[in-house]
Amino acid sequence: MYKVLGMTATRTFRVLWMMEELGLEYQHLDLQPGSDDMKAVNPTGKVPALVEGDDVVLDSTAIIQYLADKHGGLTYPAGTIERAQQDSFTQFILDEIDAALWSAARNTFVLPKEKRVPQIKETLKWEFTRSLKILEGRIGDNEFLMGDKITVPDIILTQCGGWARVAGFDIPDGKLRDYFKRMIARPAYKRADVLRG
Ligand SMILES: N[C@@H](CCC(=O)N[C@@H](CS)C(=O)NCC(=O)O)C(=O)O
Repeated sequence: MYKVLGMTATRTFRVLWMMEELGLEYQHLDLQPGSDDMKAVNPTGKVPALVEGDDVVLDSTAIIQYLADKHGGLTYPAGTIERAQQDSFTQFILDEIDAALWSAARNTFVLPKEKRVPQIKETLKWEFTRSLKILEGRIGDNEFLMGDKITVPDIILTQCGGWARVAGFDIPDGKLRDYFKRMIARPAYKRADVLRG
């Protein structure tokens, strides 16, 4: 059985949600980043990790794309133009949305206090808002990023939406906010959300 390692209030949630979307069996170990148990599988101590037999896969995007490919859900097949467009959304969200939120977190509580630059947060919020507008234009009236099929980047973007709310990044009223409401109403999201307690 798959083992998912990492606290739910982190990017680990993406993996738990993907497991639920695909209807897979898994065991969840709610490990803290930086804990000895986490360092035993990932020298950086970062979460999440997926353990499958003797193999370990690190990085939430690598894990959920692997699960999607392996189990044939929430992805277009490799080598298709749709997959290229899907991956383009994934990379945009990582570059523009995840990166802004992560930089804010680093400069709020992750980095040692003397290394933090708190003023950067205003710039990150400005960049975040600018990137959301671009995404909003790309989603248009579609149900999901790729049209009528939920795919990997929808999971990443929606987890980032919740993260943004907690981190005090504004999500203006509009199509994207409606999109987030639709996404978090999905039964699989709700089942994974129960694990957050
Ligand atoms: N790109 C990686 C980032 C992993 C990551 O930075 N995880 C955070 C929690 S969401 C963490 O473990 N932080 C602890 C640290 O940086 O020391 C992924 O998507 O899994």
